Amino acid sequence: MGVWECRFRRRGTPDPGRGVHRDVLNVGHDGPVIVHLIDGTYELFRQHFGRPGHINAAGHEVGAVRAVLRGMLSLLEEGATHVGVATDHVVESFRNELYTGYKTGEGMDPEILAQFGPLEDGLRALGCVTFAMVEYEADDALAAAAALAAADPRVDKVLICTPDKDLAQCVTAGRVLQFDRRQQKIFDVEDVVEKFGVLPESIPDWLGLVGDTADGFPGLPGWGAKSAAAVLARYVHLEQIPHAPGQWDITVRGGAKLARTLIDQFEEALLFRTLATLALDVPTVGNVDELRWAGPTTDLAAVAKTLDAPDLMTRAKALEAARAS
Ligand SMILES: [Mn+2]
Repeated sequence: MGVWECRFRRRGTPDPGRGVHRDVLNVGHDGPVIVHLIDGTYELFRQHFGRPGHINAAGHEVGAVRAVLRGMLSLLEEGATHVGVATDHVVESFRNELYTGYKTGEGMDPEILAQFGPLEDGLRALGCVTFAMVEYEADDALAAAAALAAADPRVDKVLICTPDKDLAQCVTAGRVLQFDRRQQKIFDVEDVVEKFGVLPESIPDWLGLVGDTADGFPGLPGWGAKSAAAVLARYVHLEQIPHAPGQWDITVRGGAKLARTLIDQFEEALLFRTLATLALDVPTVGNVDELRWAGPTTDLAAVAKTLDAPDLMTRAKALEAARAS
């Protein structure tokens, strides 16, 4: 079982109640804008490994795509108005040129890789703005779109819908929040601090030291979640950590050795931090108005047929009618 598979198989349980989300959406449709940004790659993996598949008439596996589209309709039915979905059209990105160990599509289930194209077509047919990433990653598009939306005074909150720890770096107090739909947990700044021990701005530095096996970089030897959190809670960024052992004004177990490792491998730490830093210059949309859901396109009928899912049509049409009235 590969890293990816193992990461998602643990999370097969169904969504619990939606209370937390309802509370956020209670501001009403004419009130300030709430933007939902969905990690389509995560959703596809979650559905692929968390539920039975479905082979369509043409002999293609379509179960995960169908489930993700149904999940998007649920989100819209819950009251989401402005929605964008980011996907990894290809797994490889600019980060593979920076570091040879960075994750590739190698070893990933071909059945899931084959569903990205149909997923993107389905999302667009559903009327959801979709960022299919080639040069960048879905994470970058989520971060870039979140920054764009947060800069708009009409926007009250941006919910980045993914449990991925990379996105914790985007959280800003009361405004850009990370939302784990499956756990029904919303992460504000204090929740990021509680979970990681550092502020959102230190998350790339923290990942640089600790590493991220799922993304394919190791971090520095000896540095773990706790030691990195203790040091970065005090010094915030790698450059601000005193280089000589004995200069730290905090006590960390094995501190002298960790300081030595940091001096010896500082360039690597900076490279890993770069890999963990989300790019904000990804083209997404011109403004948040483009994210407003305005009903499905005429392609949805064909998509629903391919997916053996006539419910996609009836639900999308009913929702479109409800929004128009
Ligand atoms: Mn990620």
